[in-house]
Amino acid sequence: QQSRPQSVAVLGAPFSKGQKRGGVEHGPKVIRDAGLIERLSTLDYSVHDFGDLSFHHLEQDEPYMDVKFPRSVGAASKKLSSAVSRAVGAGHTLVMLGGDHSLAIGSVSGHAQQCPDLCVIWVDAHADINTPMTSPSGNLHGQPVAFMLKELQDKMPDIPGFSWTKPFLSSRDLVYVGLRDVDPGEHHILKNLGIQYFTMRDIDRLGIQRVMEVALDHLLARKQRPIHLSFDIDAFDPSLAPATGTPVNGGLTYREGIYLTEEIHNTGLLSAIDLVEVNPILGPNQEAVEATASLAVDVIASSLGQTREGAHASIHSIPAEK
Ligand code: B3U
Ligand code: MN
Ligand code: MN
Repeated sequence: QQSRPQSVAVLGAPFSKGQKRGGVEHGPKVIRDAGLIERLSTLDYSVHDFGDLSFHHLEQDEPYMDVKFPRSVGAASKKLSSAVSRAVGAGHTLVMLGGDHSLAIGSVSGHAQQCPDLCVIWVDAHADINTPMTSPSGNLHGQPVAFMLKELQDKMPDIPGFSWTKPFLSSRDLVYVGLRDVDPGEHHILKNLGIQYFTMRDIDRLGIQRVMEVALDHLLARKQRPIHLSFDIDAFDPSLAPATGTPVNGGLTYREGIYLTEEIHNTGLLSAIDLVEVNPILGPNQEAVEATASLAVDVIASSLGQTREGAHASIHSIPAEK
């Protein structure tokens, strides 16, 4: 007997002002061109492609303290937040295609509006938990988690563009996997708040199987609840994902990345995915860009139930002659 068909909503967010490099706004297009929609259709989902949001250029967007493009990032995230909230509210599993990682302020908050008890798995080379005061770059794609955490509320200044959002996540409801480039202020925050994180060294020591077991247990042992997977393609090794803004050596292997997403799928609790930081302008050549985009498709498909052992949902007997 077939289980109830599920529906997936795909939403593009072509936005790049959370960092200084152009090109990441083309992420949604190259991920679609790599065959995302067709692949999801093979997984027995009804796929709703909601197209791309359009983000309007702001003439006046001076830095606030050191923070770059605060009003643009705030407005983009606000728009994304309502779109995500609507899609999740309509019963879809949401796939958000970035764009840079500052967009997660919008996608996670929109998801949380519908699912206040959600938890977050942040797969990234970076912790993206700088506050405007600890950020070495002023780039908001290195700060989205700081906007979400209740425990950092009194450390956050009032940034123009962000009056629409309030912290909604507790530090115990967040787990990182893949870290290997963490700023001193970020390390202090991770330790001080007791956030559960697994660096690449932890994966070397424990193996990805044990890491995922502990990570999911940390989030789900007390209570089963919706998962938001925020996946930065730079979590992968740059040999696999070269077309991204801030590659860091020593990243996830293909098999670690796919195992991680298979385990998340197997919880049955995945409710939204961000796939961010694919930048087609930064690959050394066209093949490198296509490999990065195709990896993004594999991550999404695997998160949504594509298995390496195969599946036979629509085959009920071994075909015989006649
Ligand atoms: N942690 C640094 C660098 C960085 C963060 N996220 C990315 N790069 N992709 C920062 O600017 O906050
Ligand atoms: Mn990153
Ligand atoms: Mn990131």
